[in-house]
Amino acid sequence: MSNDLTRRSFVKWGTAAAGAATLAGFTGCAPSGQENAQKEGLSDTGDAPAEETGAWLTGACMNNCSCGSSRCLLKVYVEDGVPLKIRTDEQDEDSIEVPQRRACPRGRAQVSNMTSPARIKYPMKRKGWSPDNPNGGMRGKDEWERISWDEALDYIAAEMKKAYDNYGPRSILCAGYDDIGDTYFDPVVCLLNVMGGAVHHDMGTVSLGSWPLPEMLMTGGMLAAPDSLAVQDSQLHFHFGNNWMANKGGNTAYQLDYAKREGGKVIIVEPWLNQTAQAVADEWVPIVPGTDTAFCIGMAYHMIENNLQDQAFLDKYCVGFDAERMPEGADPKDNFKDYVLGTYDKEPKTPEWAEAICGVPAADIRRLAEEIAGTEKVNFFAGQSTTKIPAGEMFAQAFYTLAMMHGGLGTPGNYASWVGLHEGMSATPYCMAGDSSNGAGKNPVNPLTPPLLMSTPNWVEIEDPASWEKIDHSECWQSILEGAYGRDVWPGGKKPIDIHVIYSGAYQNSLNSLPNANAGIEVFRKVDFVWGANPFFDPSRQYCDIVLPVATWWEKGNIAWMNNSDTVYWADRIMEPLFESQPEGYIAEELAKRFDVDPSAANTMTDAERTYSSLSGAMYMTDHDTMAYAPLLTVSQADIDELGVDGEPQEGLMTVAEFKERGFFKIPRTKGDALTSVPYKAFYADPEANPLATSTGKFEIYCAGLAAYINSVGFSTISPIAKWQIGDPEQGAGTQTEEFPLLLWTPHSLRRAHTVNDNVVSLREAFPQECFMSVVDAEARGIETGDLVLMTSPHGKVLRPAKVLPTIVPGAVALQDGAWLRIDEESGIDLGGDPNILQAPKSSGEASQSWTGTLVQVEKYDGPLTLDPDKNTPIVMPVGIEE
Ligand SMILES: Nc1nc2c(c(=O)[nH]1)N[C@H]1C(S)=C(S)[C@@H](COP(=O)(O)OP(=O)(O)OC[C@H]3O[C@@H](n4cnc5c(=O)[nH]c(N)nc54)[C@H](O)[C@@H]3O)O[C@H]1N2
Ligand SMILES: Nc1nc2c(c(=O)[nH]1)N[C@H]1C(S)=C(S)[C@@H](COP(=O)(O)OP(=O)(O)OC[C@H]3O[C@@H](n4cnc5c(=O)[nH]c(N)nc54)[C@H](O)[C@@H]3O)O[C@H]1N2
Ligand code: SF4
Ligand SMILES: [Mo]
Repeated sequence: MSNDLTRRSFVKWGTAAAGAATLAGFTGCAPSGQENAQKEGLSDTGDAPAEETGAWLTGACMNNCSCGSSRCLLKVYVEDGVPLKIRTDEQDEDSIEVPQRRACPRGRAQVSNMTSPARIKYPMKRKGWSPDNPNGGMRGKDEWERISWDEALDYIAAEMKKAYDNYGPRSILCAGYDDIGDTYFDPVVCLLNVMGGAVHHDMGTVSLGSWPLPEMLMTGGMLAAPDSLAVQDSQLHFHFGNNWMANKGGNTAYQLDYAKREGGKVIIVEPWLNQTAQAVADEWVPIVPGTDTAFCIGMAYHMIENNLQDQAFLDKYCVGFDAERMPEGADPKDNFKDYVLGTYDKEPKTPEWAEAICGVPAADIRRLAEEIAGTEKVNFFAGQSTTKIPAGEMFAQAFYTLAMMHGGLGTPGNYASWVGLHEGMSATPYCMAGDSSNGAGKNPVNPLTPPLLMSTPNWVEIEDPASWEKIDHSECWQSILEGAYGRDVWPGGKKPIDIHVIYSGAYQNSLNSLPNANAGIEVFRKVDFVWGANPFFDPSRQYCDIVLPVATWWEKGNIAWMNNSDTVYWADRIMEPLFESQPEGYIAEELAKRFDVDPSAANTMTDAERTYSSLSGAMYMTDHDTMAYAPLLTVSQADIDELGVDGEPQEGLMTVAEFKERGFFKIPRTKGDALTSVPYKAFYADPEANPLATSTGKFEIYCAGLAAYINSVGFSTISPIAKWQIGDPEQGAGTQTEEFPLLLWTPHSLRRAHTVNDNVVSLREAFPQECFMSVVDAEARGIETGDLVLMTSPHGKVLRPAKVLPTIVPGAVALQDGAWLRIDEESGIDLGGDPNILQAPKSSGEASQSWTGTLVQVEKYDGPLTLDPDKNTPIVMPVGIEE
């Protein structure tokens, strides 16, 4: 692939937009002087007020800043159809009760993103591809030619028909999201379902970690988190793997900072002194990634030894802590306390035992255990990534067990959650937009009910593994190469798979986002036909035969959607689709015609119906305990007539016009109001009358159901109680080798929402993609900051500059998620810095990719390749296409 072609001649958009966005892009999340200047009418360059002849519209930031929900207000200034400037929420006082929804640097760089030279401008075909000779080996290297929409759609329809006729739906891989609701709807997926379906690589999760099942089965909860106003009741915030400052849009870090100012102490257990620990923590506890389980068990030992646990709470509300309170049918010897003390295995899990695994000094383990036990109200939190480890459930088990030993769950100030605050992902949102999803129907290849969360828990399906047709995310590339997928434990063992066509669309950049990306490239090069649809010429599109330009949310718009569980947004259409791009609905309808399918069966709603549905179905919560909701918007007959849809007028809190004018609705809150959520409150008040939704009705420190489920899936074996174990013989702490002595982990980056925004120069400049390593490991290798280092794993090689830090735990290195891969064809080395070139494809437990713990080596690079700074590295453009 060549990188010589750059943004040289990118139309006037580039020049008009880039300057404004770059300058507006770095104001951070808190109000600043610059923002105030904007309020006073100064332009965002700080110059004298410019005459504004355009309009400020509400723009969508649809980035995935936490599992499908994005959350910040963008106001976009549009003149002559061109977006020029961005502001964020400046309405209302910025109070802790109703904080402003202020966009981050990524959101504020959206003008540069939406108008980026990385946009696919026209339908394109790879020059070396023809229906008779796909020439697949040239994918990712070939030149491109511009073709018409009709030509492109004809080719795609013919190739898809060929695959459906000759090999059936199981020969088509939909490398994109399934029908998962209104944030991401792709009518093309709906069309595939009408045609007989396709295989999706969506068994399990790359995202949630191993949290959902332990939460459900040990506590009966689902995404149970305190709300942002209740969290201030805690005296101690004991957090594992928290980087809210960088990876939770919205106000989570602000709220934690407020809770601290209200007297709470913040302790963050982390492999590095990340942005959040720097900003809010009273103490940073450095830990070897993937070993928090041992750390918790070491603290439990000290608590038990000194009788510091809340025994009354354990006796009344929990099963499985000690031999006296085991659930029916369980061997009393298998209780947690005896495991910790080493009563039967003769290995006491002392703080010294834990130190040897997790690297936290035993004295600190004792001190922290005492601090937890000595504090009445503790808010335990652990980030998703803490369970993205081999046998990931073990940490969730240890985490909940620690919180149960502390006691008080169900009372204000005592919480244990992996979601952090109710304002993020929530099973009980405070408000929501109406459903505007496509009604995509079921994928006939995998007709099982879609689980509540996007991809996990698969336990709905675990009851009938024989019916699984989903390929595990982590192993999907390998499975396709090997022609078999699944687990040996499945009835009948692994299942054959023979993929001929890949649809690389539906809001995924899977070539870049899934582990073992080199195998992904091999898969893309192996099949008969690959077609992509995306707004951007990102890696998953670079390896296609035909690509279609998709209109972004700024070009679709006219929709209300829920972000934070506490805000409903309106998205205006900001601009006309750039160049020849079209919404996905157009692609689905045009292909449907070519398949002799009724286009409305694929694209089930008109744009107007979608708008109406999103508005009329918008709701807000009136009482958390009873889960009562009321309609949000007053929709008049005139609104309905204007849209030209069928509908009934309704009464709500505000009119559609008011909602559009403001751009959003924020749930009004006051401390202690009817929306306050204290998880497990009713159970605490009366455990007999309000049992938990667990098999025993109590908190299950010993959870037989959890172990049974996990062990039936076939990825890892866990125990019904929290135990430290080496979860995989080739990954994670305890498995390092001489060849690969370092543990890789891949925290999410301020520069990107996964792979989105990696094309934005200002963000590349602000947040270079570096190999973060400790002074200890760097010195041992003669590496200094700025040196080029070669990162090697059994799966690939990545070249990056090193960033040597005293604030990172020795023995582990970090490379942040989402950088666009850019392979040097001669050496096979990735110059872009995609950690998935290195990542081991390893599912654990409930089928959750273990992003933390791939074994790597890092060496000073002395080969012929060079790297420009990220900001000067041109993005990959389609060679052969006129700019
Ligand atoms: N800016 C930005 N924000 C995002 C995203 C993004 O791409 N960019 N992605 C969004 C999405 S879809 C998701 S799923 C969430 C993910 O949310 P998380 O899983 O919470 O995100 P990470 O950044 O991987 O990890 C959070 C912190 O946990 C630490 N950590 C990793 N492994 C361990 C461990 O074993 N032990 C301990 N104690 N700490 C550990 C990391 O160093 C990091 O500081 O983020 C969301 N937010
Ligand atoms: N190494 C490593 N890998 C990881 C992770 C990690 O921590 N480490 N995290 C994992 C996690 S938590 C997640 S959730 C996944 C995310 O993996 P992906 O979902 O693949 O990542 P995104 O970059 O969010 O991809 C969104 C895609 O949608 C496209 N898009 C944007 N707007 C539109 C539109 O209007 N229409 C269409 N059709 N497409 C559009 C974007 O251009 C982009 O290609 O990555 C996982 N990968
Ligand atoms: S990138 Fe994420 S956090 Fe930033 S403004 Fe957009 S949605 Fe908000
Ligand atoms: Mo995610």
